[in-house]
Amino acid sequence: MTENLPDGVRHLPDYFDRTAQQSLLNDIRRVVQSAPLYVPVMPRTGKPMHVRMSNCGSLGWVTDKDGGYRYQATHPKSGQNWPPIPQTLLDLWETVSGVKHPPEACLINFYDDSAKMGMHQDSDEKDFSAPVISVSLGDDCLFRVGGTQRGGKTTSIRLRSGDVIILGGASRLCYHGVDRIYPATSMLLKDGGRINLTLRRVSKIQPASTAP
Ligand code: MD3
Ligand code: FE
Repeated sequence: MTENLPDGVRHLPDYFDRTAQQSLLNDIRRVVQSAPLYVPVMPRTGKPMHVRMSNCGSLGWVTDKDGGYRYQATHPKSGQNWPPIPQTLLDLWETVSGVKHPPEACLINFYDDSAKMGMHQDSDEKDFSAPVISVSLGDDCLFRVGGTQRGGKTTSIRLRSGDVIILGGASRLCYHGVDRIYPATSMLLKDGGRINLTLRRVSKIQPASTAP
């Protein structure tokens, strides 16, 4: 089946084989041992999100009641710097991003069987020229992507363990969300659930100088 995705969205099914998924999962387990998953809350309302989160990289995406959505160098609970991004993910970025600069942030989202993520835009970064690159591990999910305006036409695709999607160019500011998890569709995580990793550039990339 060929998918009709918005311009700029690329889906690379099964980019990571089972062995590579297991190895990447081990990397992420080490990350969350030093930077534990926690439940982020929405700005103003303090309503908890459905997913648990952590980060690796020089900057991590965080949200809380008073500070709102932002990037910061430290884990909100421990105050420690985020651990480094695993080499496999840096290699992925170098291979598929088309951007010379390395990613600064890798957000880790953990979904249990009933978790979902409402439609939203990713706009907390200062540079939208680099794509967002997403890796799925564990149970399948139903992912939905629309246009750059809320409420337009949307397309749904099933993402499976090992899949990569690249959200670049015209799609970088598209609305997107996760409607549902399909429990027990992967054996990768022994207690089920889904992990999504998103690699991002946060700060402005200075354009190459054209001076002689
Ligand atoms: C489409 N995560 O962390 S990843 C998020 O599966 C987020 O956990 C979802 O949305 C997840 O912000 C989806 C795929 C994704 C990420 C960024 C995008 C799709 C995107 C940016 C623009 C358009
Ligand atoms: Fe997002």
